[in-house]
Amino acid sequence: MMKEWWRKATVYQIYPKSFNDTTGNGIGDIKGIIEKLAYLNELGVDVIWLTPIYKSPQKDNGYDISDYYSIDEEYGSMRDFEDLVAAAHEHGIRIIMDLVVNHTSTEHEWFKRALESDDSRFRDFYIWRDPIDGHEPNNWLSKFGGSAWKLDEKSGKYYLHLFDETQADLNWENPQVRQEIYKLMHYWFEKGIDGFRLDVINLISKNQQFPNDDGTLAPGDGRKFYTDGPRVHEFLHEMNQSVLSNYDSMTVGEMSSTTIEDCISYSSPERNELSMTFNFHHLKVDYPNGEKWAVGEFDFLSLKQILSMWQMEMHQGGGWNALFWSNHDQPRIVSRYGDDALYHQESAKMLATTIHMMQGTPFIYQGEEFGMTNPNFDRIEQYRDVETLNYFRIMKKQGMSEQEIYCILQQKSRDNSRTPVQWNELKEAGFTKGTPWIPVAENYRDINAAQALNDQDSIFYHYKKLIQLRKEYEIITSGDYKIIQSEHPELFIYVRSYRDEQLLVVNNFYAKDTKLILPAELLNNESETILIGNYSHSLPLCRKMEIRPYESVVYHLK
Ligand code: TEU
Repeated sequence: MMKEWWRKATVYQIYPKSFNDTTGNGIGDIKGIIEKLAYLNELGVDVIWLTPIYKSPQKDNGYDISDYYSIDEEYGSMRDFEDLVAAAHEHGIRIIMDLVVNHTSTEHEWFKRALESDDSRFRDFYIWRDPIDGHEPNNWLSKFGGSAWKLDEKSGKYYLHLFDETQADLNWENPQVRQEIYKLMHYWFEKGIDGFRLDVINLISKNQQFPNDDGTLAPGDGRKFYTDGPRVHEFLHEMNQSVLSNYDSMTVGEMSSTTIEDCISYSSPERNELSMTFNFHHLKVDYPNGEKWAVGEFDFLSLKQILSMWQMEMHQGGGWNALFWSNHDQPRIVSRYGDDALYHQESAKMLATTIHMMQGTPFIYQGEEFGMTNPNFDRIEQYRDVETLNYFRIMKKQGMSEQEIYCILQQKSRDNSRTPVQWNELKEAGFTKGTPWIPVAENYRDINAAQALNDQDSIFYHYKKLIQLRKEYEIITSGDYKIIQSEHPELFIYVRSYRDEQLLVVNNFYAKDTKLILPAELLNNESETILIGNYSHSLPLCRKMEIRPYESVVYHLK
């Protein structure tokens, strides 16, 4: 079961638009990624996940694809892409692409042909419904605000869009749609890629009754009728048999509002669906009453409980977790569950250790490896994201003041993680010679990759070491997991066990000293080594310990 290479791998996520621009047009490109492969090699990552670079009108930064077979000119050419795959492989780095097949752009040929006539064979590639009493077919909401249905005036029918109205949901019930998807997947595998990250893949199977939502989660939300839907496992198994099983690939499914039970099924090897899953429950513990567009303290005890539950139950059920704090949809983790001012270094390292000592495959989002922060934009002109701009309007309509709204956006907007990578202290942080498509965060002179590379104690080298430890210690991949002192108000402590070894992982999530009283069974060891810590001198184990602000230590016990 443990033979799959991705169980010991660490993945690095690249959001190409903000990574590295070589042309001076302010938008990152594929050549810019090639230029930084040596940097990624130094970090030691095994896999790059590229967010979408296919042809797209870029309404949702590439998650609205208009042609699955070509590279968007913004990012370069097919030749550039082939060069990237070859150059990455030379460095021993694999490449996975983003597969966005819950929906296409409304500028995709299929959708245009679907609009042309009711009897086009492409009509049934999408989801159409008649109006009910002159209104939308049901009360489902788009994740980006407003109804999930848009009227096509010409035919008088509505099409479904769970995201932006330019992202029309594909009809997976139609076998021709599925065959088209498998075909394009083969095409990219033949180009040499090593797998896919599958965008919102647990939303592809909709309840075909399209019932109204009675509003138990949120008014008209609709999620329960398409999340981990009726045929999703069947579809993914079919995809596996038609495509994935032919290649030595890794796949990670993005699972929106999912369950552990479903994720075990998605990722257990014997089910032949996917390699692993992302879930987001640990990133909602700072949503007051489940509401994203509101600001609140994070609930530390819930955070520990959720992460621990996923560790234990996925392990027991034979599933596999993707481990992550950050991606292009989430605010920067150090600004969120850490401290991006006084304890910037300590808290960024502590957060990294917490995740990287768990079982699963860790993902690092560009810039996280040297502690990039939220930019604190305070003017709407600085924001670019379609979801953010929609909610800005929605919150204004609800009567909130601009000041209140900025306070929310500064913590919640997806643009928080989309600002250009801060390479050095030169103009525009060395990202571009032109004007960046979105402003660079103001702190780039203090926080940048060049500086991190010059300091052996930097966050960068901490990540590098964590990546190496995973390769050296089987216990990180295979050990059992147990949380201890789960009610401790400041510490997240867990123990990994494998054969006669243990790892004791101690993390302080707060900016104050705190006490730890260790149980006797963790104390009488033949050998005790400190694998990694975030203070210049980590203390040896003893019964009563004083743990410093944001301190993090990993003890290897035998
Ligand atoms: O995101 C799916 C998703 O549901 C979210 O993370 C979403 O951004 C959030 O709920 C909004 O509050 C994926 C992509 O990662 C995201 O960038 C795309 O916009 C989205 O799918 C549509 O393709």
